[in-house]
Amino acid sequence: METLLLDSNTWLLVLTGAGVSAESGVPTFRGMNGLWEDQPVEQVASPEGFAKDPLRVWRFYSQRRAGAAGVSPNPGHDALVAWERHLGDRFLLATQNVDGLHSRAGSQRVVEMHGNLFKTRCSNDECKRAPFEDTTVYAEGTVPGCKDCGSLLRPHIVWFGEYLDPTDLERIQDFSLRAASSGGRFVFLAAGTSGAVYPAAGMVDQVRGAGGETWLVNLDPAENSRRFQHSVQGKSGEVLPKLGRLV
Ligand code: BJW
Repeated sequence: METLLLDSNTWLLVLTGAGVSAESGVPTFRGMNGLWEDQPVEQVASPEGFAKDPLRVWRFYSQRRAGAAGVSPNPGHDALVAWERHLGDRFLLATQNVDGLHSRAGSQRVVEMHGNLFKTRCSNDECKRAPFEDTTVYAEGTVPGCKDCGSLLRPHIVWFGEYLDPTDLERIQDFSLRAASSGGRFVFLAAGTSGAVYPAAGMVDQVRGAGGETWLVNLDPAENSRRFQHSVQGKSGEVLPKLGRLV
């Protein structure tokens, strides 16, 4: 197997997806065939789905909260923690995962691009209440309400058709600019993601456009596999611990 040299010249941007949490027991979207209770996930992970049936959406996220609370980080998460300790500010982890497992493993420089399963916010954009930590598994038939304005509360998740937080995108952009102009080696590694959902799936092109080197670690071929220069097929919990050569 190829190894990825991580030395004092290297800047590393990592993108993770659901596959990295698979070995912890968190189901992937592809693994569910994009379905929940036989319906497309888009129906419960979209603003339209929430407007139509908020009870159903909260049932979906309460089930996911219950499932994710009982799982633990795996060796793939741990490898990324070790790489970050080695590289310091020359490391950034952008994750599409909302399960919080990277932070629980010890990753510190993390951008949660699609939000966090254990946070809730008001669905009323005019309400001043900030997103808050919320581990509650709401009882069947419950939709929580906002104590400030009375509107419905919603999961703090980026649903299909919603814009990602510009602050998160700027953090990734800013890191990429610094890496590309550092005079060092800019590396992008995506792991456990199907490369089907944008803007995350387009990061490989941006890094290549900036002169970076690109790596993919995935169990199955991703939709954007051909756009990576290096590809390692396998489980991230088995590949990542062996892939990095820390110098
Ligand atoms: C393993 C493994 C192991 C398994 N080891 N590997 C450009 C073109 C076309 C459309 C668009 C575009 N830009 C934006 C869009 C629209 C849309 C989009 O991308 N649609 C596509 C379906 C085409 N994007 C958006 O709406 C985004 N918003 C946006 O861009 O706003 C501006 C805009 C709006 C509208 C139009 C244009 C612009 C928001 C995207 C938010 C995504 N949210 C979700 C659901 C909510 C989160 C939740 O409830 O959890 O986030 S979608 C779902 O997919 C989830 C994931 O984070 C995301 C990515 O999935 P991921 O992580 O790749 O998982 P899987 O399951 O798909 O794949 C797992 C992979 O792991 C597989 O390949 C396995 O082989 C592998 N694997 N075990 C290693 N052990």
